[in-house]
Amino acid sequence: MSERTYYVTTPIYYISGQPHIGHAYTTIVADVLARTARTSRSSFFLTGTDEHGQKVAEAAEHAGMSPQAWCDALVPRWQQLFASYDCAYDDFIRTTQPRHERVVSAVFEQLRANGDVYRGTYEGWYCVSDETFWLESKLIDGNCPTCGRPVTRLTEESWFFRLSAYRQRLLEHFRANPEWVRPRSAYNEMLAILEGGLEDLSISRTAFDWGIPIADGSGVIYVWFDALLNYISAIGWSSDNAAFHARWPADVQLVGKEIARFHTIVWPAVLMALGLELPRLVYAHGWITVDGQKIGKSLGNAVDAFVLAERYGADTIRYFLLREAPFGSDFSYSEEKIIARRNADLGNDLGNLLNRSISMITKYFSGVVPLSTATTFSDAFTTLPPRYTEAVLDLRFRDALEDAWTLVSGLNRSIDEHKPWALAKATDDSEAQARLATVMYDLIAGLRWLAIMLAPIMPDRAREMWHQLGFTDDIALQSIRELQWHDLLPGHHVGTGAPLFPRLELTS
Ligand code: ME8
Repeated sequence: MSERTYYVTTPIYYISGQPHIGHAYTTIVADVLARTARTSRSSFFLTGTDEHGQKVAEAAEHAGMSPQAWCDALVPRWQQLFASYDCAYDDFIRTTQPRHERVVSAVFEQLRANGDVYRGTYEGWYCVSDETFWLESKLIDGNCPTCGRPVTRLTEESWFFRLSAYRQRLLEHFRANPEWVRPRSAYNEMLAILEGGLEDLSISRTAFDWGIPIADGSGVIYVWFDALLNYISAIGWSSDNAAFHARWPADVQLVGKEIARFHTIVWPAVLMALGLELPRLVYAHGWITVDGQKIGKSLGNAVDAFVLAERYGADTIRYFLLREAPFGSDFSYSEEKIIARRNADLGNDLGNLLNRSISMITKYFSGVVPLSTATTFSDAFTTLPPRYTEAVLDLRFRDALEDAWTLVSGLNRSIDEHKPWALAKATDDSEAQARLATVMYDLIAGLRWLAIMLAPIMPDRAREMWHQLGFTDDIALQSIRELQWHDLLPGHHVGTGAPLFPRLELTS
């Protein structure tokens, strides 16, 4: 195992409303990365909730609750959602936890002491929904340029973070590391913002008090400055904490593209001010849309993500989300599309392959893997497992799955070409019997590979495949990169088959 821990994060979500499939999406992607990395090294996967700020305070007030009571009531919903999609995070940070508040206060004081934080007056506009300050010149028809909602005028005594002082270093980092922000469209957009110039950022608010208080009573810390620090507070930031340094910098920070600016301009500048390395990669992914509109808490078009998991199964949705579009792009969601993938790729291609293979080996060899002396099937696929892992860890999920499906199709084609049922009838033909043994061996060996390769993406169905194939050890511990066709031993007993992905029809 390599020494450094693979560290992957998601945004921490505002708990101003119910979670939806967009939140599950980013968390599932982080889960897939962490599960994949974990097969060869230690990994740490962080998610959580962003609980301070005006937006959450207003939601609580609307519900007639105190902000803290509101957050405490809602957090379990988020955790249930992630559990229903099988997301095995290592830590769930809440920004109202003392471990986080302590770090935010300490960072604020440190930056104030070294001059990166100074006192001034903020005059401008504010979007509560995005918790973002906007210059007049950036507004579109007087509204928030990101979400289009009306903005409010603010004049507040405030603390500022000297963001502009980091512009040159940020530009250098961008130019020297053109892959540190992906996809390329996000990189280009962020570079253009940097080239256009940076203003210092107001990082305190006085108009309300739902936030981390500043020690001298001059207000509360701006929710984004508070929230971004979760990525280091959760792993115990302090200059002499070895556990912190074993994890930081993060390998991948996943965010939706609408918050790329905070993560690739503000966040790295804060890290520079703290003398910390920048994350290796910030990936600003696209949006899941319905009828061309981003799914969102307040847009009213959110699909109930709990119902989706129940209706189709978590693994079908996980597969759909990664297979439907290249990661990074927007893509539209519909139940018809989910069902199409479920019935074609998962049911017909993979599920039937497993089912046919198990029933044939049961029928022709009493469920025992025969000795095969002549297999050449694997030659075309020897480099598939390492290539697949590399594509997953490089966040090219669709490519990885398409590649895996070449093996699925290859195995299906081998059944069609060799017609094992015909070979089985030729009991006197020793050549036919040898070929039958080889075909059966290849099917089980290939399915074994597929179960292991697909386990990070479809943990439950892959485990079921694994059991049907007769294996009892922990599938999650199998290294994908090191798979060998001949690891399947003749004499191995397969288990009992059952449909992996029963066919589904549209219900509503
Ligand atoms: O922005 N498609 O929280 P948030 C894909 N608290 N992903 C989506 C999505 C969609 N339609 N809708 C939401 C915040 N997401 C801040 C973050 S981090 C220090 C603070 C996902 O509740 C996507 O990852 O608005 C997006 O960036 C995130 O949820 C926004 O969640």
